[in-house]
Amino acid sequence: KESSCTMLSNVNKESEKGENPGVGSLENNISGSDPPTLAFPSISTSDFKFSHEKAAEIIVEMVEEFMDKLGNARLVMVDLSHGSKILSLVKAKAAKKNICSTKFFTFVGDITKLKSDGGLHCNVIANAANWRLKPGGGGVNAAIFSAAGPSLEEATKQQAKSLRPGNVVAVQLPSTSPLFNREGVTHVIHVLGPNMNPQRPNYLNNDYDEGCKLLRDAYSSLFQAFISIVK
Ligand code: AR6
Repeated sequence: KESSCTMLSNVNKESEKGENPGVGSLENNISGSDPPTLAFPSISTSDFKFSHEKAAEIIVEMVEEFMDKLGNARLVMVDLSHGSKILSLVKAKAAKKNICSTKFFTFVGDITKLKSDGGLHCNVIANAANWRLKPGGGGVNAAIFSAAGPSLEEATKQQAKSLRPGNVVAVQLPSTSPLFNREGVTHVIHVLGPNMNPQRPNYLNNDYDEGCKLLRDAYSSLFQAFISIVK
């Protein structure tokens, strides 16, 4: 029998010709007909120095676990450059496991400009946050807080003051935020991943038993929070 993934692939064939698959035209995006989409960066693998190989394994495993719960929603893993090692690893592992490429795909771009730069409308984006839920600090956290403007910090503060590794907090973006107006992002989900960088809080000292458990918890909580938002 033909799976719904195969049928979706056929519908999307035109848009899959480019390097970034699954992207509808900008016109489609503005009409609001896009499927609910979560864009997420690779949690913990840059500043937090988590093993790329182990993270890729966990990402694909958790994506696979949530496939059946997505309905028409999609998961998109994003990184800044075509040379991204983590993106390549995940792409290869997902292909090997035959994960439906219209429900999960990788995308190269700035997570704060997915619609305006890349023509990909993602109504929810994830942030690789710090435990204080503070702006700055570099990486994707600094980029998201900066692009969203001060209203994200305000709205975040009202939800939570801090985060423990493996946990998430979902924040609805105020309609005054440029990320809402320009990119059509309605929610930011802050995720605190496990930290393998001795210079950062909650350092795990290379304990990958605990680290992998926390990274699984982080993605599981992230995908669950996304599903709760779009349901
Ligand atoms: N768009 C898409 N992906 C990005 C962007 C962007 N604008 N910027 C970075 N990435 P990191 P972590 C990718 O270091 O390892 C912060 O200081 C990047 O290439 O942001 O979880 C926080 O405050 C990488 O693949 O997050 C925390 O203290 C991924 O995003 C700490 O870093 C995550 O890299 C969290 O460290």
